[in-house]
This record gives sequence, structure tokens and C-alpha cells, in this order.
Amino acid sequence: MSNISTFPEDFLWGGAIAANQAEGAWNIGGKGPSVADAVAWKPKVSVKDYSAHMALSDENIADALSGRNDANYPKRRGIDFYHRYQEDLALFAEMGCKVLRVSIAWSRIFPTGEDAAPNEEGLTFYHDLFTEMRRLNIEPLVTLSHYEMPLILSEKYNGWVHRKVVDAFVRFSQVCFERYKGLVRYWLTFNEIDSIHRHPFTTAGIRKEKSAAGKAEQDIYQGLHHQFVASALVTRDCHAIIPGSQVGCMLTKLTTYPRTCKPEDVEATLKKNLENLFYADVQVFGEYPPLIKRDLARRNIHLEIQPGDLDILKSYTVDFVSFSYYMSMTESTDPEAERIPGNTILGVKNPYLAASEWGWQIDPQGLKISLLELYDRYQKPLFIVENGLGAKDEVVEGKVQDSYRIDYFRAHFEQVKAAIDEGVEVMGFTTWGAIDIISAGTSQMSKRYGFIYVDQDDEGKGSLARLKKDSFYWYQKVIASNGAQM
Ligand code: BGP
Repeated sequence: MSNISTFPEDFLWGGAIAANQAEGAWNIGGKGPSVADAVAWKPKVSVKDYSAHMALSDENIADALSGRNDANYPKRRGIDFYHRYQEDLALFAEMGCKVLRVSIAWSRIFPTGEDAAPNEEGLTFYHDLFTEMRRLNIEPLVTLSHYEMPLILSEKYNGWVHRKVVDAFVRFSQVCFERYKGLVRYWLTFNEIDSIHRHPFTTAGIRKEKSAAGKAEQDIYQGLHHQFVASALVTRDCHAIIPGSQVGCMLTKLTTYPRTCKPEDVEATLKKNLENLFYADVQVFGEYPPLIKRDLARRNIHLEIQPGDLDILKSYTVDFVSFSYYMSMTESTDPEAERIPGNTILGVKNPYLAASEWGWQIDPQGLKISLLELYDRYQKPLFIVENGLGAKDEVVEGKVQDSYRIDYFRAHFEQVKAAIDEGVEVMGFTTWGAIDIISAGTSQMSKRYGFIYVDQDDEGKGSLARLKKDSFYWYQKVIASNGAQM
């Protein structure tokens, strides 16, 4: 516990949420259904079994498109941020937040993705939201695409596989820049752009079962290429429409360690790390790395790259690199290596680390390692835009005593401070789910991340009342002292 502050004076402390996980009001104010609304909550699916949870049926899709909303087919709920944002922003301001990361639900602005004109009611909602943030001196950091594309684009085009979605997204972004140019300076394009591989439907509206036989991977990479091009075009437009604005890419930082120093494990680990960095490489350096190009060719994946695409990638690169960091990963070539139970995505167990109830291996030093690695590679300012601990909090006698969350953040903040001491340029830190929201991976409420408790259970029952947890008062002190008191 150091009492010397090494965080820069203008360090942006704050929180992060996403529209689809917080707003609710899924069919209010002219909003069209989004992919998130088709991922209905399935009470029987294990919270650890992400792939089963993400599996979709035609019935889910048809149901969301029809607008039906009954107990058997609940849509993405949120915490009614749509109606309660003033109360919530007041709490964030009280906590001292200097920045709040939110996203714009694309289908609130363009309900079908390709409407002749944007939905004024949706535009007004975000105008009012950003205005209130400014009034409270909370800087908006806005994600344009956070797992919430219009469902109709997914249905019509198999999402980002089709080039037309690039046009639709660029238009949506232009409308946002024009409308919010006096209010928003910091923008992110695609949340965790690499998650297109892990859950292509929520990330990019792609349903693998719609691909031709053997072409699912090809389609996913094509969708990714379209997102890269869109990210570059949007960066161009943002700079042109909002002078002085800054645009960041956003990736899931999954720093990976070799399970042993066996050279096979080291090589496998290196390849995992290169694959994880590839997404930012394209958006920062403006080109596909040679090893990735070769790897795609060897896997028989041939991208349709239109004339001009490569110039676009090269010409409009991002200003900063943002990322989420929840855990590190471990790689092993030994099929017998102990794996994290119940979740195939999380891989091999690291014997030196404890894990959350969901198997996410808690590794504060991994955050410092990630910061050093990213800064050395890109030499761009970094922004930690998600980090936090999902836990099953309990209210006891009107209090949530979440010392485990305080310990988690203290350990991570210390590592950020250490990285800054070593010369890394970090713009800020927005903790994930600064208020309890619906979990992206489980669609449940009981995986809570916030400093503010929300009274709602997994079935959607509860008063939705907000309650400050112990961590709220702790974070308030951290921010007030600019990280000197942790
Ligand atoms: C990231 C997403 C968020 C988010 C967070 C925590 O992948 O960008 O939307 O929710 O992870 O994940 P979960 O909600 O599944 O615990």
C-alpha cells in the first residue's frame, strides 16, 4: 500500500456498462430488436456453460423479431437504466467518476439497421444522457458496437459476413458523430472485436449454421475483415466530424503463459499471444501481419478484399488501444494438463492463481504484463476499459460487504500504478459493471460486478432499488486521492 500517487493528474477513473446489459426498455422508444434480445435467458443452462447458453434457435430469433415478450421468452432485461439514468449518473458522480463508458444501442437509432431515417427518439435519449453526463463533469467514453447490432441485419445478411453491413454501420456512426459532436470526444469502435470467434452471433450477428458446409470459419474471418474496414472508415469520419476526437480499438486481453518451459509449450503460447494481438495489430499498424496472412492461407481461408480496402486500413488507424482484462490464460501441449472444470473456453489451470466462481483466473500481475506488452508493441496510449470481479453478492442488514471486490481492485490498481512507474502511458481505467447489470455471458443478474447493488434477481423480480456497496465508498476514496489511498 503505497501513499505516493503515480497516477497522472488527468487519469480517467470511472466505470463501464453496455446498453444491452443496462438499459432494458428493449422495445420502447422505437427501438428495434437487437441480437442481445434474441439470446433469451435460459434458467437451466449452467452458468459456466457459455457455448450452450449462446446457442440459438430459429424460435428465439422469430420470437424476438415478432416482438413477443412473455415469461417463457424474456428479452434482454437490463436494470432499467433507460428510465433511471439520472439517478445512476448521480451515484456515479457521487463516487467521483471522471469518465463513464457506455454504448449506443444501434437498433435504438436504426431499428432495422437500414431505415431511411434515424429514430429521433433514440437519438434524443443519448443526447439527454450525454448532456447529463457533461453537466456532472463525467466524460463520456462511447462504444459504437457492444453486442447489440440490429437483429434484422443478422437475419438478412448473416450479420457482418455481408459487405452491406459495413455501409449500415458507417452511416449509423456518422449520424452519432454529427449528433453528439459537442458532447463526446472519446469513441470505441467494436467491443472485444476478437470475440467474433468465441460468440459470433452476439458479436457480429453471424449464425454459423447459416454458412455453407465447411465455410463457417471463412465467414467469420470475412465478418472480421468487414469490421476492420468499418473501424477504419469510422475512425476517418470521427476525426473529420469531431476535431480533436480520439478513437480506440478494443480487444479482450488474454495474456497467455506457457504451462512449462518445454519449448513446445513456449511455441504454442507465443502463437496464442500473436493471435490475440493480431486484432489490435490491424487497427494500429493498418495491415494484416504476415504470419497471420500465411496462417489463413494454410487454413484455406480466403478473404474477399475489395480494391481500396488495404489502403483504408493503412490510412485510418486508431489513436489509442483499449482492452478488457479479467484473467490470464495458460497454454499447454500436454493433453493431460489439468483444465479448468466446466468451461472449455478457459483452458488449462494455472496452479499459481485463484479463480472466481466462474473459473476466471485472477491475476493482477497479468494486467501489468499486458500493459507492458501492449505499450511496447504499439507505443500508443492505453485505456483499461473493463476489469472487475463477478460475484454473488449478498445484502445483509442493508449492506453489501464486498471486501473481496475491494481486494481485487486494489491488487489490479497497484499493478497499473507499477506499469505507469515503468513508463507505460495509461489514459484511464473504467471498471466493469460499475453498477450491477445483466451478465453478457450468462444473461443472469446474479453475476454481479458493481459498486452499486441493484435489487433484481435472475427471474427479473425485485424493486430495482440501488444500494451502495462497501466498495462504493472505497472507490470514492481511491478516485478522490487519485490512487494514493487504496
Ligand atoms: C466482456 C464484455 C462485457 C461483460 C464482461 C463480463 O466480455 O465486454 O459485456 O459483460 O465481459 O462478462 P460476463 O458478463 O459474462 O461476466
